[in-house]
Amino acid sequence: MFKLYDYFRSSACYRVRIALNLKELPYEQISVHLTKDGGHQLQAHYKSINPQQLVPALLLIDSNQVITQSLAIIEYLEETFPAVPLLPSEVVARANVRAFAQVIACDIHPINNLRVLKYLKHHFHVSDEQKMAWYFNWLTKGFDTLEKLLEKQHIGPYCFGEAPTLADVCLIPQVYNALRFDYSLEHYPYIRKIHAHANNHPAFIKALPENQPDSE
Ligand SMILES: N[C@@H](CCC(=O)N[C@@H](CS)C(=O)NCC(=O)O)C(=O)O
Repeated sequence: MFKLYDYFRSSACYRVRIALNLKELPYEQISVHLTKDGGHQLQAHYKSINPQQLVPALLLIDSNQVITQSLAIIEYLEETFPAVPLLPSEVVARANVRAFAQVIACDIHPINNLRVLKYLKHHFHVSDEQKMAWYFNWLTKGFDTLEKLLEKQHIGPYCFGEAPTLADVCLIPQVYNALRFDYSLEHYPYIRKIHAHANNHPAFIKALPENQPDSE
């Protein structure tokens, strides 16, 4: 039904994997290695699939159509396969879940992405230490916001209730990335608790980077 252009360590792909797993939709994974040979996402073949040269991309096999951008992919899945909903039914609650997800997907992730970090290094010659200071700065601003939003709106055990939503789908990969770089979550008790809870769910476990066929 679906082919997912994927990379085990990509948090945008990780979001889509969680959504597909939660909705119990089968998919074939095609690995696009982001660092080998200078990055397979930059090669002509992949550019013809996603002109933005980023993963993920979802190929709808039946219609041979491609959808890019993780949030657009997830919204497509939500609209097409609503049986396991990732958005609440009430409109303000829906907006709040989307707002939470967009803090991550629009305001943390894009400025800490591989191509941005590579640009800082190659064009501005920042040291590895400066690069990590940049990374942690935007992570802290984002996580401070998320923790405050959770303080005000959280109904556990997931971000916004009994079942995972788009908020958890975006939060868990971002936390995974933070921990990978030894970022401390000590100031974020809500985030820590939700992360621990979500990581017991089979759909989240199946989507973990280390459980992907291209994991190194
Ligand atoms: N906004 C995009 C971001 C996609 C994105 O940045 N993907 C990263 C991996 S997480 C990527 O392909 N990076 C390759 C690069 O920076 O060259 C989405 O949500 O799909």
